[in-house]
Amino acid sequence: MWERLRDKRMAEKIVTAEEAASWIENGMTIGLSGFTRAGDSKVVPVTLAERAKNEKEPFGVNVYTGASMGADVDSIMAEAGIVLKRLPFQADATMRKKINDGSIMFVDQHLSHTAELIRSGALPAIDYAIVEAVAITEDGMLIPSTSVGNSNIFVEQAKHVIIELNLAQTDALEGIHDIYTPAGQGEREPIPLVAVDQRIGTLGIPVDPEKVRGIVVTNISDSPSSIVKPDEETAQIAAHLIEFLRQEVKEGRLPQNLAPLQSGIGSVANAVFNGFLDSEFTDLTVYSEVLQDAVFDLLDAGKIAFASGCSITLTDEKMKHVTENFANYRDKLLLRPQEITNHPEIIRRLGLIAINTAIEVDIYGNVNSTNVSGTKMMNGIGGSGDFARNSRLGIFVTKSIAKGGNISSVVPFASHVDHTEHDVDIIVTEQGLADLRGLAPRERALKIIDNCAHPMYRGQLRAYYEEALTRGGHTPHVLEKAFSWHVRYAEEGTMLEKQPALAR
Ligand code: 0RQ
Repeated sequence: MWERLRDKRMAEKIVTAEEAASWIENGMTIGLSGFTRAGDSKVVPVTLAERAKNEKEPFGVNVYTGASMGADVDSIMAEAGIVLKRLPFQADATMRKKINDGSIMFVDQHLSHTAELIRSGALPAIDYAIVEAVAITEDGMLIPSTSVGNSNIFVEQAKHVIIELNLAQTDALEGIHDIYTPAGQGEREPIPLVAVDQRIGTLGIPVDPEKVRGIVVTNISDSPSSIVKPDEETAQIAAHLIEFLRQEVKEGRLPQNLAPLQSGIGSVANAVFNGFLDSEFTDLTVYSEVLQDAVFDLLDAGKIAFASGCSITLTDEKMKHVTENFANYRDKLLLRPQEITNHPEIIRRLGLIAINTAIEVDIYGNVNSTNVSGTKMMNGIGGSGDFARNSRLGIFVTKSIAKGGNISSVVPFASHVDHTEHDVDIIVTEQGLADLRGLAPRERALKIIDNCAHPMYRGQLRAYYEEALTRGGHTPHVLEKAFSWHVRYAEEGTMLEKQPALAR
């Protein structure tokens, strides 16, 4: 352990998780490391939830993270009822339920914004940063593990720091981080990042030893990702997208090795990246937030030259492979803070191709990525908004139907809008691809219906659009029917009309 705890000033700070948890008081705000199940603080938050069960008075804290937590941390905290406010992203079924019944206040935030809001003092100040590390260097730098997320800003801004020194995370991770924090509130400098593989920061997070109140030694692996293998439909989505990119190269709008790629989380996003495996594209680069299994498959296949992200989130099998062969990857990988991976300035400068997932899209190209039927939070916007608006190509992928066909993912009017029509260039479903660039709303509608909607819903969508045209307008709608599909699903369990409109 001492080769990991190299700052001798910190040696006497080792405490139990129970002691560390005892310092956290009712109403405090805690900033936890963790981004899409990777590099999360795994022990102190859970011990805090345990402790809260024995509190006589009501006990609650505000919980900030990078993104979603693994090791059931979110569900254990939610179950114990200790979360007052949660931001900026989660992906846990128990927490989702509590958010949707109103007992947890969830702030669904662009992931690049959290650091800015903390730094400016617009959010309640952080009392304790609780962050996982693989090592603490001789000069007091904290080396994060499989994610950076918001850890740098939490450590910088928190009144106190608790470190979870995780011996289960490979120490080979030391050296793959690049920690850069933009200047504060006054005049700002450009962020000097001009290439995907460029280093602009430090190898770890500088921490004032005075602020470190305790170090808890842990030995728990990251929770594996739960993505499912690509299926026929996600493979079709990937094929449509790759064919589109091929045409863009042919037309001279993209170079042979494309542009730096970003992809969101989940099975669809992973499958799309998988599609590159069988493609002719090589020498690809990735400038993303989450690096999922497919990125490592592409690195193994020699298709990706370099991948920059802010977390590594893998299935069990892939995690084993990557850990055992980490030496093969270390000079092709960098992990950065999410403020940098998702920064609009960098996304625009590098000219990213951004691929994110929609829950539903409407006939004009507005995208809902978060609220099912306009009201029930799924996970959160995550980085999709950071990337979609600022990228060279804002691409959204989704299957054309959900719940066995009872839901159409293409609807007359998105029941919640995360990405407006102005941020959406391309929509892809297993049915096909709609390139919306340069199209007016009336041109978009037909393209989306014909290319992306499932055939079982095309007639219904055309009928809606034709009725809307009789009302006129730049973006024609039949307002009293705009959400009728969602209402029908709530009342009848399907968006399909009983008397189906004839598909044309
Ligand atoms: O529900 O599991 O109960 O069957 O949504 O859908 O098709 O398995 O797809 O795993 O890729 O998740 C948008 C949720 C997609 C995710 C979302 C139901 C469907 C299923 C999951 P079941 P799939 P995925 C990265 C950047 C946030 C935005 C983003 C997500 C479940 O990708 O949260 O990309 N993205 N951020 O049945 C009702 C519809 C539905 C629907 C699908 N129209 N109505 N339910 N589902 N479409 C994140 C970060 O930055 C951290």
